[in-house]
Formats: sequence, C-alpha cells, structure tokens
Amino acid sequence: MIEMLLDKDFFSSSDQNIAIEPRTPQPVYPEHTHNFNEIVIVTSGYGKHILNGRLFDLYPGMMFYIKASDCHLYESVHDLHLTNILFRDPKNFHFINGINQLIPNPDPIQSHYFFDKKSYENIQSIIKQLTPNQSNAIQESLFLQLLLIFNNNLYVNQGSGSYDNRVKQLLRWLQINFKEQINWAQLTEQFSLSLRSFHRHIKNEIGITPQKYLIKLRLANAYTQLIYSNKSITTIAQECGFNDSAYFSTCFKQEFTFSPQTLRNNPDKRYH
Ligand code: RM4
Ligand code: NI
Repeated sequence: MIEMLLDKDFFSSSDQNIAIEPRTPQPVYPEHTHNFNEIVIVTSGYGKHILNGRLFDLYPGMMFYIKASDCHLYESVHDLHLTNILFRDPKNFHFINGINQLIPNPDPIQSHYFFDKKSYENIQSIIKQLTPNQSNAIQESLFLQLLLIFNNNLYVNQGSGSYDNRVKQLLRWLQINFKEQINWAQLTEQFSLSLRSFHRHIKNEIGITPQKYLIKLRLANAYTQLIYSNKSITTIAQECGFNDSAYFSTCFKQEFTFSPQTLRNNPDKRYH
C-alpha cells in the first residue's frame, strides 16, 4: 500500500490553504500520494525524482508541480534541499478563484522546469513572507504571485532574456529535444550564447557538463521506457538518441549500477 500524506499533519488549521515545508535536506523518501497539492522548488543539491513512474533528475533551480493524486518518491539524493509549497484544492481558497488556469496540465515530457536567477530571488522573497501567522488573504495573494512567476517561466523563448535566462531556456529546450543529435556550437548560437561560457556556466549551476546533462536526460527516458514499454533495448537506445547500444549500456550501468537488460528482466530493480 502506498502511503497517503494528510493535510492535518502539515497545515496549521482547516482554514489554511497554503503551507511552506522546507526540506533541508530532503532524505530518500518512499512513494506516496497526498490529499493536498504541492509545488516543489529545488534550492540546492541533486537527486532522482520518480513521478507517476517516470524518472527525472533534479538539479538546483528547478521546480515542479505535484497534484494530490500523483504518486512520487525521492531517491539517490545528494544534499538535496527542497522547499515544498503545499496547497489545498483551489476550490477552497477564500479570496482568489480561477488559479487552476495558472497550473500547467500534466506533461509527461516536460514537467520539471528550470527557472532563472532573477525569478529565484523573487520566489525566495515571496516565500519568506508566506508565514503561517499571515492572514488567509495575504497568504493567498502571495501564492498567486508565486504562481504568476512560475507560469511565466513555462515557455521557451529562444534567444532573449538575461544570460542565465538563455542558459535555462537552452536546458529546457534539451528536455524536449534530447533525442536529436546535438550540435553544441549551433545550438548555443541559437540561444545567443558562446559555447565556452555556456559550458562554464552550466558546470557552475548544475555541476555537470552539457553533454553529461544530455546523456542523463536520455538515460532517464530510457529507464522509464525499459519498465513501461515493450520496445527492444536497441530500439529504446536509438530512440533516446544513442546510436551505439554498447555505449548506451555502459552509460546506463554507470548511472544506475545495473544494466538495461537487468532492469528489463527484473523491473523490481526500479526505484519504488
Ligand atoms: C516529504 C516529501 C513529500 C512531501 C511531504 C510534505 O518530506 O517532501 O514529497 O509530500 O514532505
Ligand atoms: Ni509529496
């Protein structure tokens, strides 16, 4: 049985619609659902997130939405620090309605969004004000401001914005297009970035090279497909952008400690 987390353990009263739960750090945490929704911000560190059976790598400066009925867990955490923004069904809000329109529909491909540093500062300053002793009206209006910032961040808008913003857009573009063969010089140019400074910036921000980031996107997708599709391992490797399936196996083993074949034969190896 999957555990269901209950509002009464996190919200200070039945009247309160929003609660901030920092996780510094977030330990490994088993699969669960909730009777409330969450917006999660990764403030630092790394980890693996399984959302409704799909694997996503977490990096600093990322956020995602969890609906009450979603099932999720955290694994392979390294100093993962999260801020959870818990909120009840928007129907219960006292002062604001229609906010569901600001929350994106679940998207299996892109559900974890990078935001830029400017947004991060704004988000942090709003979260600081969101304390339990504020009135419901203020809490709801602060929450609305947060949703607007997040919503603003959902769309890729190639080549404009601050340097950090363009870098984050490129990372988001890769989340969608990781299956393509990537020409880094050309791609960085499309986002008005220089290849060398892009490389440096990425290493600073998410701790790995762009190529490694790309490979991890491909591996995460392959991992999910090995469990849920009937496609052959070679087909999965190819479809995820690996043109050499031996190289795919090597990368896969490095990432997960077991081979694609082992996972396929033995889905019990999966995180759950
Ligand atoms: C847990 C974990 C869960 C969240 C609860 C509130 O530590 O972060 O995802 O639902 O806290
Ligand atoms: Ni949760």
